[in-house]
Amino acid sequence: MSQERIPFDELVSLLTQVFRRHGTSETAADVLARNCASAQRDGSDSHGVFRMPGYLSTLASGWVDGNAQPVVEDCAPGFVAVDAGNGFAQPALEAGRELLLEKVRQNGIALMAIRNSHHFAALWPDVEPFARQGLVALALVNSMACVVPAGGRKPLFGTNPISFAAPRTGHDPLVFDLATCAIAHGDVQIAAKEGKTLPEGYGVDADGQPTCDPEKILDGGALLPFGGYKGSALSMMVELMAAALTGGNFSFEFDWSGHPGAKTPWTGELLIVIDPARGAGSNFADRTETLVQAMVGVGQTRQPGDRRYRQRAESQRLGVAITAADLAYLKGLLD
Ligand code: NDP
Ligand code: PYC
Repeated sequence: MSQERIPFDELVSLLTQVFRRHGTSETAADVLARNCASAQRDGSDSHGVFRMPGYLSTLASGWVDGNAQPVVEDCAPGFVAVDAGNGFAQPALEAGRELLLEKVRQNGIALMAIRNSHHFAALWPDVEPFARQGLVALALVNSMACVVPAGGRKPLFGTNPISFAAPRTGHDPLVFDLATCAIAHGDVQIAAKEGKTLPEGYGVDADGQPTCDPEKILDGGALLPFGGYKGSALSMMVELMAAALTGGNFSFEFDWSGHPGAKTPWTGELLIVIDPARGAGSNFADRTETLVQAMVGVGQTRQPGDRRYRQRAESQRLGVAITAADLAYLKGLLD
């Protein structure tokens, strides 16, 4: 597979044009293009350009409103809600960002509850910018029913990622971003495309039997939580926080069967942002660094986020890696 390199800004511009041409507002196109290009730049392969056919088939199906105007609600001193209007979650986050930050600075903590929204992306871009402003951020999003709760017989939970970002003195923020199932659904699709098998314990087939075959997981099978009942409990929490608390759908509640081509889960997202300078942790970023150094000291030399930052630095130096086929596909979408 031949690979090309494209400057980040050029990729953003190309993706913006594609989103515009396929039915999104200028604002949504700009936000989604930057998000998708950032994932591609950082080697978040399951949520970069790989996702474009899904975005476009969803827009074409009428399942999502690419022109939605998010409505920001000032609910309480520490509570911002955003009705995404059946649009994407990221433009809704942008619409509420200023009010959220104002409340975080005033109260030391605030949350943003996004509902009626579609999230089809990596979660780290939602939290990393807050840590770059010295804040601690946690994001939770639920997706579509494809994960069997621990001890259960049928899929109910989504792949339900949790992402956390903390400022770190002298370094990029410390960020983790992980699905609460054994592997993200996007990575199962990639494994199937590449003819790879998965490790044991990741999924079951249509009969509920353990399988390492990604095709069988995708063809009527399901994923399993990571860490058994522990990951299952975290996934349950994500359903409650991202859906029940925001007013969004649980992963099992929406029916997209009337919209062939729809791929984006219609759910909710919760963000909690804290200003650590308001408490005893006024040297929080130093403390993060102390903890990281202690982890390194006992042998954990690879921190979450390290691979992405390394990939980002390489992309900044050489351009963002993209297969020639994907680049031709994107350019073809503008013909
Ligand atoms: P991974 O299992 O690849 O990685 C999870 C986290 O662990 C990352 O922060 C990663 O850092 C870190 N990590 C990986 N290996 C190590 C290691 N050896 N030591 C220390 N840290 C490590 O991600 P997932 O498969 O769980 O999720 C992939 C993506 O899918 C995420 O971006 C997630 O947001 C997205 N997703 C989106 C959904 C949605 O509804 N929108 C649903 C489910 C998933 P690093 O990044 O540096 O590799
Ligand atoms: O990879 O699990 C996933 C996923 C679901 C929605 C967007 N990405």
